[in-house]
Amino acid sequence: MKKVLLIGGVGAGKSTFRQRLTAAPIEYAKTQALELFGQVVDSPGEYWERRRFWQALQMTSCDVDVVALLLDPTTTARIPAGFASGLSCPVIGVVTKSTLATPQQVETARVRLSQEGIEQVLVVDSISGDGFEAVREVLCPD
Ligand SMILES: Nc1nc2c(ncn2[C@@H]2O[C@H](COP(=O)(O)OP(=O)(O)O)[C@@H](O)[C@H]2O)c(=O)[nH]1
Ligand SMILES: [Mg+2]
Repeated sequence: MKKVLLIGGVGAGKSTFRQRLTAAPIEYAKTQALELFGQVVDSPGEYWERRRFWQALQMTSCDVDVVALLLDPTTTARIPAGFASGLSCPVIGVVTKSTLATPQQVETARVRLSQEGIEQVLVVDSISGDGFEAVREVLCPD
């Protein structure tokens, strides 16, 4: 499996995505620091939301194969322009909570990610497991 760094705002669904991906029990736990779980690096939403923490994310991106930017389609939090330029590896987009969002909200989230230059966007629901076949194809090739 590729090594992946999960980034995105508070509550975007990074830790739940990580739990589904690593087949861990799905339970809420606040992420307080950069945390390594096998091939998955989880990060606190505050690191994404506050620019002074970006350097930590940028440095960590040197050690992974891919960065996944997670976006909750039921919120409208802004994606800061240019964030991807400081990252050292490819970035994919992940739209989470697909079963809570309307199709229109999912589409809007997809468009917002592609407007930031993110070409590959996956749509998932980490509680139900919807969309994880495609996630595994991308993160666990062969
Ligand atoms: N229905 C649904 N709820 C989700 C999903 N992802 C996260 N959640 C819920 O959203 C809240 C925040 O999730 P969490 O993974 O902790 O977000 P993080 O701050 O990005 O790590 C929790 O209550 C999760 O149960 C999802 O794909 N579907
Ligand atoms: Mg978390």
